[in-house]
Amino acid sequence: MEFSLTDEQRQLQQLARDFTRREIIPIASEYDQKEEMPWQVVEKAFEVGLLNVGIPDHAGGLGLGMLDECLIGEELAYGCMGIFTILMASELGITPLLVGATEEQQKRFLTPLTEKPGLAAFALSEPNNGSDAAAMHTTAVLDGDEWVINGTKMWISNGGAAELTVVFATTDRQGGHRASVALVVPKDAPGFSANKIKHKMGQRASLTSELVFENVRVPRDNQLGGLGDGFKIAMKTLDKTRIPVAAGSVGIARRALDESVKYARAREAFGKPIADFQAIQFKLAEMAMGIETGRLIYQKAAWLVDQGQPHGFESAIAKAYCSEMAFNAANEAIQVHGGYGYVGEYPVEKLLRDSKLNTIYEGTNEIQRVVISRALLR
Ligand code: COS
Repeated sequence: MEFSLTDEQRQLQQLARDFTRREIIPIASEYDQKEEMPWQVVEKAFEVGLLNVGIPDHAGGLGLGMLDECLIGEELAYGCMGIFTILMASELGITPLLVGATEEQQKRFLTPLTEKPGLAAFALSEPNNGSDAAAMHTTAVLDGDEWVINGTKMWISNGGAAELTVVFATTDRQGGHRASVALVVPKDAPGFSANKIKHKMGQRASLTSELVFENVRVPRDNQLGGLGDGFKIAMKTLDKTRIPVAAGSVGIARRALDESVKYARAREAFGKPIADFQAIQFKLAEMAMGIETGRLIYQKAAWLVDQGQPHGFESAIAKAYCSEMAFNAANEAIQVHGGYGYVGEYPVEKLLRDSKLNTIYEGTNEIQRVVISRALLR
């Protein structure tokens, strides 16, 4: 058993940490308030090699592993979970191609993302259909050598800004998951449009959209895997990408702890720093316990992915555990800050708003418990 990172991983972690300190922390609050995506961060992430890191070597990418991706994710989320989501939703968007595309498709679709800054997106959820992912309403009809897509997707991170979107659709509404298909849709496809979703509670620097498909035509060779493989490609993707959500949650909790330690040392009550009171000390200890256990489970899940071993069970545990742990840590950080924690002057109220989404997206934590309990009872 080996708990230490390699030299390369430590360098990558330091790169992401420096990037977060320099490019993310100073602007996080501003873009949260403006509800705008800071595109310059995407460009700078591309320049330093922190964007779309999962693209394989043969498509011109860095070919980094899941643990590498998670180390980056923990650092980014320390600065801003919304900005984490921009970059990591792009990794989510490219993962169906890692799972289900041919080498030729990977080169065709992913190489452009290694040549200039660009994002990918993953479109599974629909306005009336989220947890029951197989019951999708968006249709794909074959017309000669083209797929024609009609329908609406909902809650899509990077939606409309992404160069490519992997869209899951059904060829037969009665056919369940066996009628699903995964299709790559380019940003400029005629009939494809996006509407930005505003007034989100948190993660407001990330762009979340409704996507509308009106007779959108894509060539048949934009199809990933075989007919009927769409749902399984989506599930295999999420089994992997829920792990970075766990890593990001640990980043949020780490920030909650650091801010709480700083504040507790500076703030005085009853003639001494509040850090001297056990009521505060125990909150800090509790946060540290969550961070350490959360990191162990996300790193184990990531390691399993990198070893090519089954990882769905651990990924679901990591996602559910870490996101709830982060929410609790952010909540307690506000409590440590008292009234000051409740206003935007300190970053802790944003941590709470941002962390809530981690318990919902990439499969609600209730769905994670479905995945975990099904594995137990199988
Ligand atoms: N990996 C590979 N295959 C999988 C799989 C996985 N993780 N999970 C299910 N499958 C396969 C099953 O083996 C089954 O295949 P066969 O019919 O060939 O035996 C098929 O897919 C259907 O599986 P199942 O019957 O378990 O599907 P359900 O409709 O019951 O759905 C859940 C399972 C609820 C787990 C799934 O719909 C889900 O994950 N929902 C949440 C979606 C989500 O995360 N959305 C967020 C979008 S991104 S923000």
